[in-house]
Formats: sequence, C-alpha cells, structure tokens
Amino acid sequence: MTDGNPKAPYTTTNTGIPVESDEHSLTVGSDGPILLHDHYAIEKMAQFNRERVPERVVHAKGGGAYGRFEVTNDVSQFTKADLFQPGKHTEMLARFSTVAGEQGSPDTWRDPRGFALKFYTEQGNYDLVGNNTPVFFVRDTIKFQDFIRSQKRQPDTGLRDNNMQWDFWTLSPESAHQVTYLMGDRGVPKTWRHMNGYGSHTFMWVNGGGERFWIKYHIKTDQGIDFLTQAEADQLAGTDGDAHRRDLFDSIASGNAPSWTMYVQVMPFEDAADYRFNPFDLTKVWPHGDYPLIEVGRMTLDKNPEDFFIHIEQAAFEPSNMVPGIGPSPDKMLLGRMFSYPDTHRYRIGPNYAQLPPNRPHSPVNSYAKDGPMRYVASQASAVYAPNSYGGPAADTDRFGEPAGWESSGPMVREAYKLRRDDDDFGQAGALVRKAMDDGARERLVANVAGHLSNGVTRPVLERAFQYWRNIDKGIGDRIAAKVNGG
Ligand code: HDE
Repeated sequence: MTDGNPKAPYTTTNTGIPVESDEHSLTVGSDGPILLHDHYAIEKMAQFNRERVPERVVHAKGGGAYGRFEVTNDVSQFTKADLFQPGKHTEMLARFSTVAGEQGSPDTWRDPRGFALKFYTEQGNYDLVGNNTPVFFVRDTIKFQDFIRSQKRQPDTGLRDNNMQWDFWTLSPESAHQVTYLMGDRGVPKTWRHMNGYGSHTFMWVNGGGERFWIKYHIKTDQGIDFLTQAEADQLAGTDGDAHRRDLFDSIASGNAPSWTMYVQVMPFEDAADYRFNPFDLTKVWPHGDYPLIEVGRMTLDKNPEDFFIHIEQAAFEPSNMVPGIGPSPDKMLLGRMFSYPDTHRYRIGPNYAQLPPNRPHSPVNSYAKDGPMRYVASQASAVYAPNSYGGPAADTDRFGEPAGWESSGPMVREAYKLRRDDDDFGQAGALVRKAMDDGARERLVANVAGHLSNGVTRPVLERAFQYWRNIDKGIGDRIAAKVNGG
C-alpha cells in the first residue's frame, strides 16, 4: 500500500528495485536482531553517510537561480564575444553568497557578497565571478589565503576574532578601500536583489578586427540599492539565518523576477601604459569621469533551481571560463584565480564537474577529456588523441587562434606593482567616504567600525586601526577613536 495515496510512486532502492517497507528493518521475528542482508536499510544508512561534498572553502553560504541575459545595446565595436552581440539572448545561472561564513552561517553577517554569473553561450560557458563591491582587500593572489584565514576562525578557540581581522587589515593598507565598503552600508545588503554586482577586475575585450580594449563590468540592480543596518542584520541573523536565500526563492516563485542592467567602462588599450594609477590594481576603481558607463544588456533571474544541491551546491564558477572576444589582464589577482577555481572544483566535486547539470555547456563539447570518476557523457572525439587522421576534433586556429593577450617582458622578480603618480592605498577609500557617502552613511560607518573595534580588538592593533581610519579620512578616524575610547 503506498500510504493510501494511489498516485504516489512506490519506493525503490537506488537501483529501482521496489522495497518492502519504508519503516521496518528486516529482523528475525518482530523483536529479533536486524539482518545484515537487509539491503535497503544498509543502502539508506550508507547513502546518508556520503551525502556531503566539502563546502566551498570561501563563499560556502549562498543561493542562486537561473535566468537569461539579453543584449540591449550594440557593443560589437568593442567585443566579438557571441553573448554580447546585438539581439542575443543567453541562458544563465547566478549564485550569490557571503565570503567568510560556513554553510550554516547567517546570510546577514557583514561581508562582501559573491555575485557569480555563468552564461551558457553558443561558444561555451562564460563565467563572470564577481562580488557586490568593485574592489578587493588585497592586490596579489599570494596574500588571499592569509586574508581569508584572518576572517575565519582561530586555530585554538575555533572562534572568529575581530583582533585578528584588524591586525591583518592594518598591516595590509591596500585593504582600506574594500574595508570602507565592507564597514559601510554595502556590507549588509537588504537582499541579494538590492545589491549591484561587479566583475571587479580589469578584463580584456577583443573586437572582430582584433582590436583590444580594457574593460570593467558594473551590474546595477534594477530593484535599487538597499541595505540593513547592523542592528537589523543582527536581529535577522538570529531569527532567520537564511533570509537572503529565502527572499530570492520566494520572489521568483511569486513571479517577481529580479533584474540587473550590465554596463562596462571601456579603456582604450594604449591608455593603460601611462594612466595615472595602475589600471590593473584590484584595490582601485576607474573614475567614471575618465571612462563612463556604457550599457550592455539586462539579466533577469526567473527560474528557481529544482534541486538546491544539484544546481547550486554543485555549481562550479571559474574566472578562467572566458569565451572568444574576452580575455584576462595583468591583474595578479585575476591570474591567480584562473588557477584556483578549477583546482577547487576538481577537489570538491570531482574531475568531471563540467558534466554536472549546472556546469554543462549548452554548446557542443569536443574536448579530448575522457574517463575519471562519475564520467557519463562520452567524448565526441572519434579518436582519443590529437593530431589524428580519423576526424577527431582539431583546433580551428584560423577562427580562434588569436589569444587575447598583451606584450610583457623583464627579469623575474617578487615585487609590488611599480608605483605610478596617483597610486596610494587610502586615496580612493577617502573619496568613497567624502564623496559617495552622505552624513547618514558616514554616521553608520563610524558606528559599525567602532562597534567592531570595541568587540575584542586590543592595543597595539586598536591604535593602528585608529591611524588606518585617519589615513582614510582624519575626521572619520577621530570620530571612530572617540566613540571607541568614549565607550
Ligand atoms: Fe574567490 N574563490 N578567490 N574571489 N570567489 C572562490 O572557488 C580565490 C576573489 C568569488 O558562487 C573559491 O568555487 C582566489 C575575488 C566568488 O561558487 C576559491 C582569490 C572575487 C566565489 C576562490 C579570490 C572573488 C569565490 C572557493 C585571490 C571577486 C563563489 C570556492 C586571487 C572579484 C563562487 C570556489 C560560487 C570562490 C579563490 C578572490 C569572488 C577558493 C585565489 C577578487 C563569488 O577557488
């Protein structure tokens, strides 16, 4: 009897064999011992013990949805990328996330938000794996792991530690711009629908004539920017740790599909060489007065995943997924990420992760990859090696042979970027405070920083933090110090 509901399918084992009971193990007599050959009871326990894949080492907590991207402006003078051609519509997947929190952590912790996009283009998947802020804490990939460690948990107590966070930040002044974003209103978006996304890095676009341009992506919410105060965030963290994930799912389920408008800033290739600060430095933004925003298209998220684990937990975004017409730049962080993401996917969800539903391209795959655990789509190659005489895939060098690259030369060194006349660590953070924030936002910034510093940050780190903020803006730094010292 299937619980009296004639329509319900009957329960089977993983291999489709009808089971005798959902509730009773096989025993000798009703009170006797369980029998080892109770295949279904054993299968249920063994499967249960193997349900977890390692969570993402950062950005573990998140949510996402499917949707589409439609081009609304002709940018073909700058790029030949298929998905950005006039009239194009491309299916996509987006995942939003916090950075430092584990999978069970609250959505409303103060943190940058991941803003990861996967476009299923006709020439393979294009992944734009950004955040909700246009800059980042460090500018060399070798420091990323240290930065993240300072945001996570102490090895002995297993606890997060504000003193550790400020120790790292105040010893890494390049963090000032992003920390100002983080401690301001952008640090806790009201929902994922009310925040912008940014590619953050400088990327390269190449047009059909082979001309190269440097670009930065801005993906502006059509819902309007909105945020939670620290008190609202703390309250929600206690009452509904999944508030952002729930909001996105419920909005789409109720037909209220969120959308964003994508823009790019375009810098002529030649400008980069003597631009007043390093245009590839991820801690810097490009003033819109120098390179104004140009509209590209609109992304709309209108389809919830039918299974969270399959489509969101197993989604694999990688900045190295760049399609023809799009390329990297000398940004050391972007180049480091191009190794790290595929590496983490191979570890977390196996070498054949690209065959999983959210990661599978919607265009033909003619690679020479084969075998490996969980592989289930056969290679299209009619030979298992290249070159070959039997019609196996061969690279079309005439069409795709021109790498999106730049000239580079010099001795092997370990050095910071060469300083340019306007390169510094605090200038743009100060401009953010003085020009982009209003009095209310500055008030909340002072309160957020003072609150964070008052929770376990001790001398000498505390004094360094006051100086860090005075370097950003003397008045703000003094107000923070007074608030912390004044209690
Ligand atoms: Fe990430 N980052 N990251 N990151 N990141 C990961 O890859 C890494 C950085 C971002 O929703 C990891 O799949 C390095 C900047 C997002 O699945 C990992 C560096 C930006 C997501 C990784 C950075 C990001 C990740 C862990 C310094 C914004 C979640 C899980 C060079 C521009 C994607 C994973 C998703 C995830 C490495 C810095 C955004 C460990 C080495 C800058 C949105 O590979």
